[in-house]
Amino acid sequence: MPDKFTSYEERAKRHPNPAAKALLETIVRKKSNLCVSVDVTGKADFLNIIDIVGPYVCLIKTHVDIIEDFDASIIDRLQELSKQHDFLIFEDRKFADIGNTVALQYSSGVHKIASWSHITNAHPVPGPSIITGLSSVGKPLGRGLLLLAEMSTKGSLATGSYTEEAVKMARAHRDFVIGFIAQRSMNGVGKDTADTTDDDFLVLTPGVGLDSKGDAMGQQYRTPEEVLRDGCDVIIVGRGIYGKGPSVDIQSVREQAERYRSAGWSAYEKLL
Ligand code: S5P
Repeated sequence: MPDKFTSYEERAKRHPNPAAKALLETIVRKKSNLCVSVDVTGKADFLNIIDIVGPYVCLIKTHVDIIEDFDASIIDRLQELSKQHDFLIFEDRKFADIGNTVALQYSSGVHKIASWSHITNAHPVPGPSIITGLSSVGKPLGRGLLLLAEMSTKGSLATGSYTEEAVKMARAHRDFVIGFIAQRSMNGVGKDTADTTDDDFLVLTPGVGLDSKGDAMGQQYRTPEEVLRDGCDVIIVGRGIYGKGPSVDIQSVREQAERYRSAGWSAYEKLL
């Protein structure tokens, strides 16, 4: 485990994976460790929210399979917005099948995730073969993978030795696995004492909210300051920014995006 807190800038300089490097560089350039999770079901709302929050984020997280009127033009526009506002894209697909199936789900079908999403994620439950499958598609494209080592929900089973095994799997595939969805730093977790290499895993953390402690379906929220203090690198915020719908209040979305960006960044600066 690195013995001292290392800045995003230092980490960007030495990270070997192109997606991780680009994310760290974007964080530094925009002074933003905020990822907005855009979980809305209409194309117009989806693209509108991204256009509004774009200037404040390093990363946009999507669930493209919930969009009712999905078509390929959404991806074209998302890619334009990603260039215009300078953010990366993370499709939160949570792959969880055998290697051959996840390779097909990642490359093909309606969504063709690998062709546009810089980062995606997977449950470690099938074992290392899920990484082999996804890597066969994503690595040649310079993509990065996150493993779900922990979850934000009440009663999550991703704890203890499950979490440790996830980190060991990542350590054995450092070229493609760039880090975790987790609630704390995973550097050093489950590490063999003979292993002297430094871990530098990115930790992206959902379950972040400033005004609420949870929802009625098991979600649990902590503040940006709490999660940064526990070693997380990127805060993932959804409903805290765009509310629970049905309509999107543009002014409020902009204000909340800047509020969370600033909370995430000052929490980071306190650690420097
Ligand atoms: O443990 C997790 C992992 C993920 S990726 N807990 C989560 O909430 N997520 C995702 O983060 C979830 O699918 C949703 O898209 C987002 C949180 O949304 P919010 O509205 O609760 O902030």
